[in-house]
Amino acid sequence: MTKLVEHRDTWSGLLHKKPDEATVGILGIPFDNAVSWRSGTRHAPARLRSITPHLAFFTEEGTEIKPCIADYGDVESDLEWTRYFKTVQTKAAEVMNQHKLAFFIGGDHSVGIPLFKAFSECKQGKIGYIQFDSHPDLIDEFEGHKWSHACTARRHVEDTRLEPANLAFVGLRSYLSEEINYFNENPKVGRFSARHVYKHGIESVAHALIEQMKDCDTVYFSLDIDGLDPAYAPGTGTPEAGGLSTRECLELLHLLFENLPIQAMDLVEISPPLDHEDVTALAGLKIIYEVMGMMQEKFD
Ligand SMILES: [Mn+2]
Repeated sequence: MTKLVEHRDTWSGLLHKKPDEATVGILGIPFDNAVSWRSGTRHAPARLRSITPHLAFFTEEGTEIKPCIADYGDVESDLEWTRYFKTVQTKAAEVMNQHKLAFFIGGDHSVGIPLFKAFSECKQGKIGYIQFDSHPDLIDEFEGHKWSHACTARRHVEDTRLEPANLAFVGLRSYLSEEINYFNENPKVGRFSARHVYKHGIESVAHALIEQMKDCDTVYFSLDIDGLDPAYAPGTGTPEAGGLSTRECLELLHLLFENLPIQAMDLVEISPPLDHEDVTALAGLKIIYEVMGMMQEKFD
């Protein structure tokens, strides 16, 4: 098993004394070879961990978060891309098999390809996948590669057990024509644009997602930070104006965690070199800490 992060200050004292019994297993994937524009996401796991000693371990409603984390560190870089993704898949499966929630910190969105492959192989029953993102990442091949961060969701539906009817997106506002064609050919895919969220509200979207995923035995939630508006998350490689607020994202997660069997989640595309005063890293950490609170509420 991967060596655990044990520094007493990391995660503000939330590391579980018996890692095998921790509710949440964390794994960093510091990889950004697959971006189409600006990189830097490989620095996110280390940057996020380095801020945690300064954060209080309470949810925003005032509930103390008890020690609940086993941190497996990072999957170290490997210049051989195929081998690296295979290693990520193997380590991700170990974390998923051990904990109620496996939480992965990227890295660019391409790391979702081996992560979701592991999910599809080690979980039983019908699987669901919800992606919070300004982009659908449904391109078959981008800039000569099927593992671009623009191809992640397409790989999921083509290379795993995921059915289009159990695939959904929230926050969309940027597309290529191939992706629109995919949506037209697969009308059962859940598709909630940022504008739809603005007009109908995040609760209505959450309820539609819960209805869409009601037959799923397990759900994977992928959070691309560029689903948020650049005002809330400027530190990312391909920002898109007109996005959701951190508040809306948190409300969506509350409703989904309460009502769906989410057993794995990733947080990708945070780029510390492109960030300003850690605004984006802090948005990501707020989300992580609130998710820990949601897991505690659900299982304690
Ligand atoms: Mn994106």
